Amino acid sequence: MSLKQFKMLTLILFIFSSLLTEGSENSAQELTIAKYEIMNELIRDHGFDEHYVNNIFDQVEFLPELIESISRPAEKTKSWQEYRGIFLTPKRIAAGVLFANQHKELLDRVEEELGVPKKVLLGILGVETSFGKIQGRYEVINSLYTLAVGYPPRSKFFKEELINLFYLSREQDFSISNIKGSYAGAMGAPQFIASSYRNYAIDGNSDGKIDLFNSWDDVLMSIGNYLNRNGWDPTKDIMSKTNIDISLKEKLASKTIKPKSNVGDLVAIGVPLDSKLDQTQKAQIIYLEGEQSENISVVGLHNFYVITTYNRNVMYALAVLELGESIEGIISPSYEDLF
Ligand SMILES: [Ca+2]
Repeated sequence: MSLKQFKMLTLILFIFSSLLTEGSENSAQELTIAKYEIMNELIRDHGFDEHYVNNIFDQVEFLPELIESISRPAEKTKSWQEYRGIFLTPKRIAAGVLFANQHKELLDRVEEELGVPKKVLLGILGVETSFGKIQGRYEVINSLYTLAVGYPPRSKFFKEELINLFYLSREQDFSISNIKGSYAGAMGAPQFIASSYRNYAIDGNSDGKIDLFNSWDDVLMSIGNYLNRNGWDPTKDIMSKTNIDISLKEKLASKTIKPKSNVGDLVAIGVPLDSKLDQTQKAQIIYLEGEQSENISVVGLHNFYVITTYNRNVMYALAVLELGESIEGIISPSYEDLF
């Protein structure tokens, strides 16, 4: 189909759908229009070959169940204890210990070169895919297409990721229709979306390719690079714990991913925090859904919020840390644990 025909078809479909007074939000016409708009944009604005684009979109599938999945992510529907229970399992911790022992040198290298501690690398890899075991079963092209045309709240985001997937496939010489990932289009052991893959993934074993599906060097260096480039600072802290009364906690606690204060501010209003902490770094008392403990509060610090750039949720960052610390506690037990 030529560009002119695309435009004409889009126009006809638009007029046709406008005439329908009772179309549901995602009527077949609207989906078709959205599909042709994306194809048009790939060809017109990004210079992808028309036949290539046509062939891919001839086979693309709309998967309605993904709309359901994205509307109810675990972060939104689960309490902290339920969320934690998904990731802090003996099985996942054991898989992490095995992984850490097998990849000790590589983990040391990433920590040394990029400044991100091993426990954070292990925590992320464990929470994301249980150390590469659960990488997702959907064809990414279908996931991104479905969410771009069928999920209006984030259609712009997913359309951009779909366009990024086309670039990524060209750059890394992937067959676009064969790439698999999560329902939201996250790929490989570290679950990078297409734009992150293009912007933050790096070639850890210098073989000229960036393979987040098969190369642990590429995977771990890429996780380290992502956090490093998003502000990880080894001179700052990740989190602290504090004892404050319930009324102060209710006043200060938040699940926001943008901390409202710094350590100095919290100390000034009576929150007891370690005096060795850098007073100028960001700090926020974390509100956890359904949390029972009235006394101990988690305080997110600078690097805690860097972890939330990977997945924008405070429960995610906390699960990453708890899993990473559980694994590290077994591979390198502290003096107290030994005696
Ligand atoms: Ca590589």
